[in-house]
Amino acid sequence: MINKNRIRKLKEGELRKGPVIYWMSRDQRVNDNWAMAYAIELAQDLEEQLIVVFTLVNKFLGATLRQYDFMINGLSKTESLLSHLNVPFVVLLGDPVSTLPSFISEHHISQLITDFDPLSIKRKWKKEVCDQLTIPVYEVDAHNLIPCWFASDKEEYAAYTFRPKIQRLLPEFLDEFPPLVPFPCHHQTKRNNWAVILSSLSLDRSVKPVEWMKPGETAARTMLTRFLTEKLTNYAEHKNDPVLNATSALSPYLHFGHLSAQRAALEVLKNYPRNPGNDAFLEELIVRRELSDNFCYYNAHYDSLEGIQNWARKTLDQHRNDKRDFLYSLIQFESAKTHDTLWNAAQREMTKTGRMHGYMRMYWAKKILEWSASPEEALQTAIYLNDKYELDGRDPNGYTGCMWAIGGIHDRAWKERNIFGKIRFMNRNGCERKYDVRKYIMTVDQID
Ligand code: FO1
Repeated sequence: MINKNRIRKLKEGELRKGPVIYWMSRDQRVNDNWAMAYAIELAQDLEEQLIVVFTLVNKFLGATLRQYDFMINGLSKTESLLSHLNVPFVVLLGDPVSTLPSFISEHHISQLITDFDPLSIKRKWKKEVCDQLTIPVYEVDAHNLIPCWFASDKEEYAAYTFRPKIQRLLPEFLDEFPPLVPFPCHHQTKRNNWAVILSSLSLDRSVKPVEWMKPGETAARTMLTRFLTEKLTNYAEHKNDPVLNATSALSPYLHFGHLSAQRAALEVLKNYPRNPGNDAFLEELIVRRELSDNFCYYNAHYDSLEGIQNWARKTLDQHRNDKRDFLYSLIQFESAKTHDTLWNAAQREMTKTGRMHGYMRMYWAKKILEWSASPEEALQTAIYLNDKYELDGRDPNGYTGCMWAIGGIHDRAWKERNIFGKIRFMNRNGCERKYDVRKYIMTVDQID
């Protein structure tokens, strides 16, 4: 049975006969997906058909061909897995606020289930869709182990205030997923032509798809298993060394929902004895990731400096007119044309591969603060570049990461200094102390 605390009703509605829809958006997978499991349970209890609907829009928060290519190829894998359950997969092109309500009335849909997403664009979509419906609408948090609204009822100050709440609730929510029962076979549903769908979108096609990572939930599980068997043990000591490539690289799978964080946590706890590596991985996977959903859900300004703490705003204001030794425009940052070869390497790693090592992301964003004309411009540059080139852009993790680096959220005040004020400072010496910077730069230069 599904823990009822994972589900909340967004809209009351009259009960009627008709198919059930799972409006898939954030969690684009069939297995290990609480929203999918609930939609199947509900439809089968009502002896109704289930239809999965994905509302596909152009230009989602500045996404380019790189992210759409990965996502759409992932969706085609999801469609195949759904066909084994005799569940049709419908893609609606255009603004969901107009496409979804008309689909619902045309097909006499009786219930709507959707997956949780803290981003404001998704909350706007849901509100405007619900305002046009008269059927019941349910939202299921299929992304977090502890449903976001359940883990905490307010914006958490930092990981240390959030961690105890997560740890206390884990025993209740860290349960196994139920097996999915196929539906009786209806008519053969027509498949979507994904290549045509992708080519029909008007996108920024200058950012090329990535080759090193295959989309979809099957590839995601393979990558998870490989990480757990080969890298988990040394994760704690190697995770901050970008040369060792010791991190999981799972974030695009988590972003598009090809992989369930709960699945990853279950696999670790089931197969690996506790050790510093596991604890460090679970801390990132559960506490840090769910803290970023908490931040984006409870802070309406999660992507602007209005969303930072007063101490941080005060200190950045006090240092607004400090002398900048270096000052770069968005174009100079984007083309990796700064004086710092390490920063340029991190930028090139991201533009070439669609990913940047976690430790380098912090350094990268903090230098943008140091070398931009204002903190506002710095945040805008960091978010713009992150969302344009990172495979996992447009994610609560990304917004939270940029706001941590530039606005000090979830961090404390540090020794005051030029430009940063009391925002935590990072510099190249810090990187030189931690790992072989020269080697990292050479590794990036060798990427074609
Ligand atoms: N979600 C949708 O429901 N429809 C889309 O067309 C869509 C496009 C898209 C493109 C890039 C990207 O990174 C995410 C995209 N998403 C889309 C949202 C994604 O599924 C996630 O829900 C959020 O980005 C993370 O919260």
